[in-house]
This record gives sequence, C-alpha cells and structure tokens, in this order.
Amino acid sequence: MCLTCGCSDADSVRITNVNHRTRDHGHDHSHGHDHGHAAGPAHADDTATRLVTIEQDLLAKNDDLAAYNRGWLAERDMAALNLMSSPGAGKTSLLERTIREAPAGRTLCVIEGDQETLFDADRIRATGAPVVQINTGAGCHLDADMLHRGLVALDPPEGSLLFVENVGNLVCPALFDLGEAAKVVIISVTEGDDKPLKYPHMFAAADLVIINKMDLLPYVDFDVERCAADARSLRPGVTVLSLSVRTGEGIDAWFVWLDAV
Ligand SMILES: Nc1nc2c(ncn2[C@@H]2O[C@H](COP(=O)(O)OP(=O)(O)OP(=O)(O)O)[C@@H](O)[C@H]2O)c(=O)[nH]1
Ligand SMILES: [Mg+2]
Repeated sequence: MCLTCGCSDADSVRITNVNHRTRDHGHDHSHGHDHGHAAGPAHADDTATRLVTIEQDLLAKNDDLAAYNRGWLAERDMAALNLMSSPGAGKTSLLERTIREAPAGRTLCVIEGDQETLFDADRIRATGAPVVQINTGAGCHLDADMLHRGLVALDPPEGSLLFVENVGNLVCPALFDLGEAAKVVIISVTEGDDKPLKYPHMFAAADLVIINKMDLLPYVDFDVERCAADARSLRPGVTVLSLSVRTGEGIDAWFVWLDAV
C-alpha cells in the first residue's frame, strides 16, 4: 500500500486556510503522532516482514488519531463526511451545489485534499463556505493527522457539518479512517460500471455510493443496475443514489440522506 508507493511523507504536507491565506508547513508533533519512517532494511529477507509491520503500525496510529478526531468533532456537536472518488468524478461540483442549494440548517464547511493547488478550496470559498486546503505533496490520500491539522486551521463553528474531499484516488484513501461519520464514494458514468469490483476495498468501505453524471448516460456504456448490484455485493444494504450534479436530477435524495447524518 502507501509505504510501497512511497507516498507517506508527512513533511511535504501543507495546510492553507484560503479564507485567511495562512499556511502550516511541515509536520506537527504536538500529539506525539509519528508516521513511522521506514527503517532501513538490514537484510533483504527481513524487508517484507518489516514492511508489513510498519504498515500495521502506521494504520494503528492512524486509527488512534481518527478516534481522537471523532471525539474532537463530537465535542463540537459536529459530524464529518469523507468524500472519495477517482479524479474528476464530481466531488467538488457536488459540494458547490450542496452548499448553494441544500436546505438551510447546519453550517456547511469543507476541508479539501489535493496533491497540489488551491483550486478546489478557491471554488468552495466562492460559495461562501469556510474552507481549508490540505496539499499532500507526494501523498495520494488524507490521513487522520492531516485532518486534525486541517480542523485546527479551519476552526469550524459548533454544530456544523464538515465535508472532507479526499485526494482523487479509489485505492489508498479507503485504508485511512479520518474520524468521519460516514464514507461517501462517488463514481461517474464515464468511468465504467466495472469499478466496484476492480476497487473492492473502496466500495466495501462505502456508507453511501453516488453514481454521478447521469446526464451523460445516453452517451456511454454504463449499466447503472450492474454497478449498484456490485456495490451492494461488497457492502450489503448500502444506499446507492444516481444523480447529475450538472442538471440537478436526483439531487434531492442526496439532501434527504444528508439530513439524516
Ligand atoms: N456532465 C457532467 N459533468 C459533471 C458533473 N459533475 C461534475 N462534472 C464535471 O466533471 C469535471 C470534474 O468535476 P470536479 O467536481 O472537479 O471533480 P472532482 O471529483 O472534484 O475532481 P478532483 O478534485 O480532481 O478529484 C468538471 O468539469 C465538472 O464540471 C455532472 O453531473 N455531469
Ligand atoms: Mg475536486
């Protein structure tokens, strides 16, 4: 997983509150949380065992900090949703439309995750919602430590609903609990209906699956029923909503689902 692909370099993470343009560079050790840098392999035979041990250690530490985040959010009467998809499935577009059109109630705020740029945070800022951008550098996912630092930078109002847009990737983000109340997995019809079975860890973790870009269905080979059935085979009973962020078709069911979070 991520140690193998070399993306777990906490020192390259940058956190920017685009509302105030403040930046947190580098790693915060205030919670004694350390990603455990890979020990040099003393013997080639030991390398595989060491990697498995380090990976388990990394995920166990992440789970501890995710539990801390969960408590932090609960103390503030907040809930977080972790939005995951491949690049371009429509996460930011869904958030823009949700912030602009969801029935008034809780304050909505956002933490954006991308390797580089403030593009998505600037799009959210244009809606008026509080937003922080996390840039992961080489990293291909958000982890609980990054989210904690993002929360400190965001300083969200009590009782708000937090959307976390993870780095566009159907693989690594599935492994890292952030302390969220639910994982929302988005797939768009242009990606192909085989994605649940090809990326089973992501879909097995999903609390909600959204099939987006339904306005493009006439132009692509995508079997909505097959995709939904495969998603349910991996996560029995999971709710699957098909909608178009572009046209607004089906979006009300998303707002109803959100209301129950
Ligand atoms: N036709 C159509 N296009 C859509 C829809 N939703 C999003 N798009 C387009 O898809 C492209 C990618 O949308 P984004 O919202 O940026 O996707 P994302 O998942 O946030 O992408 P990353 O942050 O890069 O992972 C944009 O050009 C959107 O306008 C939709 O329902 N229908
Ligand atoms: Mg985005």
